[in-house]
Amino acid sequence: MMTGIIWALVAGLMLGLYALSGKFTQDFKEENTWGLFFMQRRQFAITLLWVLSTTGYADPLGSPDLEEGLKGRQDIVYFTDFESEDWGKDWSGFGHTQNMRLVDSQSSKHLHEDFRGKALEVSIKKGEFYGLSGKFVCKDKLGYEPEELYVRFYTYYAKDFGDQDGSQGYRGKAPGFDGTYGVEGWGGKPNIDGTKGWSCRGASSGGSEADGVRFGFYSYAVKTGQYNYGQTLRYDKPIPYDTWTCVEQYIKLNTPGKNDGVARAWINGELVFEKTDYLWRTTNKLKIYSYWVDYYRGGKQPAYHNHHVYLDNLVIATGKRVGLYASASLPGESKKSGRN
Ligand SMILES: [Ca+2]
Repeated sequence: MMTGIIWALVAGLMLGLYALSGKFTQDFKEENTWGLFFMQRRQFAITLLWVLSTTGYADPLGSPDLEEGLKGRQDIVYFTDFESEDWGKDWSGFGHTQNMRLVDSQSSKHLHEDFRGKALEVSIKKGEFYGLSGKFVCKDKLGYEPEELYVRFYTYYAKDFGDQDGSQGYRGKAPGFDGTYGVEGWGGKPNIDGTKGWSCRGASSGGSEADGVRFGFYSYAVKTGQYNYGQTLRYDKPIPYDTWTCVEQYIKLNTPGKNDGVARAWINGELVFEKTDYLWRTTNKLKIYSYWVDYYRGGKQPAYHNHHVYLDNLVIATGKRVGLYASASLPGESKKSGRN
């Protein structure tokens, strides 16, 4: 609604500005009047976009049907409920798209039957490493690169994500934060001195049915030893299988050169991870490049069996925690309405 009001004001203002142009250009030739008119409009549009991006009055990118509980929050910059096939339009560099699809309970053998609405299914197939990779690139989508960011999503791990029939479950990447700039800080390219790239992705590890899925941060901080890979630090609590679970992640980049970078995580609203002394960078040229939805089995051993994981209601915010789905029902638990 806010956007509608702003555009109505803009339309009125433009008419007024055109009248103003006419008053001051009565001695101009007609084409020169129009030239001035268009030049003014262009400048006005650029200014308006800048104002919208800095004041947060723009509607968030992504799905139009923002969760009721998030309406009015000006720091929500992106939201998707995975209801539309074009949900990926704000994401870049999608690879291995054959491993993702939108599903509902009728088209998935893993989701509970009472699940309403669609969710993103990601598959890591037996004998393969890749699940999926795609980035929400901040500069492209927000017009700037933030130094701190909040993300919340709901995730559902099928039992086949874990150990099954005597074979080991998934061990690898999960969604998280990216500042690699395609140069350093991921994939065996260590963050040598904090000037070229860093990352703080998620990691997930599917254990036994009783143990659940261990989630954590997989971080390429500034190299302090001989390692060539990142360091995984697990969250305090695992995520059970066959249940929609709320995951929230937050990072704040360190002051360049100081060990004061912050990472926090919450599972179903409970703080399960906090570290306040990360050193990811030594220059303020490195910022948060993207939020990276990444599923890739690490190491040299491909998947022993098929794995399935689901995502829904992914939100990116710049100002504060997103929190739990503020409705009577969570995704997957809706009994009455068609809204998941
Ligand atoms: Ca959905």
